Amino acid sequence: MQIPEPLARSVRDARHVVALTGAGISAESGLPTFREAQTGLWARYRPEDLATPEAFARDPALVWNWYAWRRSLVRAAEPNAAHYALVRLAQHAARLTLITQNVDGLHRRAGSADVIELHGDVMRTKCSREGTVVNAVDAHPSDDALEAPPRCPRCGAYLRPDVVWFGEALPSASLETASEAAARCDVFLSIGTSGIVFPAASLLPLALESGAAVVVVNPEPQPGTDHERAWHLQASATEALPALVEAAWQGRGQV
Ligand code: BV8
Repeated sequence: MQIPEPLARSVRDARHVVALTGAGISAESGLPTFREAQTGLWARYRPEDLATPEAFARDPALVWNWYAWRRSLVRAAEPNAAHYALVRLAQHAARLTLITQNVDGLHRRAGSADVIELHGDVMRTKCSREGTVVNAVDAHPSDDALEAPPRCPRCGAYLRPDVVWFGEALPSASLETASEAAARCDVFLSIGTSGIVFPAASLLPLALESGAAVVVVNPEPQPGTDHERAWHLQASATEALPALVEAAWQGRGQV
């Protein structure tokens, strides 16, 4: 994929790069995005209708089993060339802040450090009453469907995935760090996200208003990429990100 030289130079010369990733970066690892229809048993549900406290209160087994299915997909998935390109970008850029909306842990498994996981981690489990992390998932090696979620060993309340559901607040420290980075960076990479879910979706406009150059990596047309400081790499993340890192630092050591 051809990367315009002015874009490669902006990334190379940036003092601070922010990368915000969404479900699209993990699509090529085999994990369905939120916009895609879900498969099999889950095809008749909308994620927005299952990823809520109300859905869990109404039918805790259904919600627990949906996440058990998603954990089984995550266990079978591997990071892809786009995740690894961001590991290399962090090695070459003056500074990279990596923020993800994904709950699949693939950035950490690829070797990225200090990942800001705005929406939590589907492999982590917490008490639905106390909020304390209780990794019963490891106590349940299989992701088989259960009649009811496991219960907290301390208080007996149901356990739930340690993810941020719709209607729940994001971890304030993570959101604050992400917002500060978006407001101060020189280049903001938006990778594989539809920009529908807030407050994560407010980070790109914040970066643009703060004077950063914005690079959208998405095979679909994206609103707002006609701005004079916006670039749209209309390709998959596994095609665009390795090409961007290679173009920015080609011939400057291992990329
Ligand atoms: C909150 C974890 C308040 C769970 C998720 C304004 C301000 C604040 C809130 C709101 C607001 N407006 C509306 C809201 C409410 C709501 C919201 O945003 N609703 C949407 C539907 C309109 N927001 C919330 O509820 C948030 N909470 O604000 O609480 C509050 C404050 C104080 C006190 C109490 C409450 C919480 C939002 C977090 C929800 N949790 N995930 C789980 O995963 O089960 S969100 C979940 O959906 C994902 O994490 C992700 O963030 C989102 C899906 O978005 P994407 O990642 O973008 O994925 P998507 O499928 O949409 O797009 C994929 C893209 O990739 C596509 O564009 C596609 O073209 C592209 N693509 C495909 N293949 C590739 C590719 N790109 C590159 N390469 C490829 N190969």
